[in-house]
Amino acid sequence: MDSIIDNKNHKAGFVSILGNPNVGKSTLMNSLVGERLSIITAKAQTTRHRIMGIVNGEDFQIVYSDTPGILEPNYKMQEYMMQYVDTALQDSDILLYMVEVGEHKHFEGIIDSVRRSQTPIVLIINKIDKASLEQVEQSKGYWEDLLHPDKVCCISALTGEHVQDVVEAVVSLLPYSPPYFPKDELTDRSMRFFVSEIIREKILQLYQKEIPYSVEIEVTLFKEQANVTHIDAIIYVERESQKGIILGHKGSAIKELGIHSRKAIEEFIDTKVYLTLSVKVQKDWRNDDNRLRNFGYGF
Ligand SMILES: Nc1nc2c(ncn2[C@@H]2O[C@H](COP(=O)(O)OP(=O)(O)O)[C@@H](O)[C@H]2O)c(=O)[nH]1
Ligand SMILES: [Mg+2]
Repeated sequence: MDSIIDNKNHKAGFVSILGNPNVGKSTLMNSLVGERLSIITAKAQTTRHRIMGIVNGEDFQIVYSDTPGILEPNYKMQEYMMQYVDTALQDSDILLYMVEVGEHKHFEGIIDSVRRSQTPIVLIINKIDKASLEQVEQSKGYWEDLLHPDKVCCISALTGEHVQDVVEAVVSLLPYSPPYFPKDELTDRSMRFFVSEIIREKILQLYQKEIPYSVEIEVTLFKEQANVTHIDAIIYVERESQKGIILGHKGSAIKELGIHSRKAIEEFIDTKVYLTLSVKVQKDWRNDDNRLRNFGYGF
């Protein structure tokens, strides 16, 4: 009986973080959830999937979705990436539209959809740590005119300044609903997914030019034993020449990648890790529907 009464006062909903590449969406999501669920780099197109992170309070549950940055798709993988954005536009209870101070770039189509969606909008002006008050005010005015948001938060996702305002804005707009997920759950994604994302993050950091955009990771083994977790992963590339670059001279590059990845995975899962990486060529996988679906794109 108690739980029925409780549920009446319980708020819950799906909250999507949208915006251009590199504005700080993943940094905000991690800060809100308190875990490094979403990988972050200084490069655009770091986030390829929709990743959920769940924040539970006594009488609320917020299911955040981090999404890929909005772009004009050039190949099929990017089309799938933008499908995540479209779905987020359709199925969210609240939209967090994120920009960074001084940035005015936007796609008319997306702004239109956001405005017509009838979903409450929280405008988030990020990176205030590297801007003057005037610049923040100016950005705020510009985006308020464009988006007509229900609430505005000016924050630094990096330093955490005013991030709590986002939580308060979201909770105030959340609909009444029982929780969607068990209250001790943090994400809808598996450990294998996070391991593959960590390896991809290290590739983004260690390799140049088109290499990071040409790889996909498949974790083929994730075996937990008493003191150690055994992980095998395959790095797929599009061309033979890219395989050579991933391996490096006498395997030096992949060795370094292995060391960095292992350390980051050990930190994430809190056990010792044996990591084995290998490289395979999967010709033009970014344009191959079947391959993309196997890699978890689409629905
Ligand atoms: N100065 C500053 N940098 C930030 C802030 N938030 C994110 N960044 C940086 O912006 C870059 C892109 O961040 P990320 O979260 O991956 O952006 P996303 O592409 O929107 O997910 C990274 O180098 C972050 O460290 C912020 O509040 N202030
Ligand atoms: Mg991101």
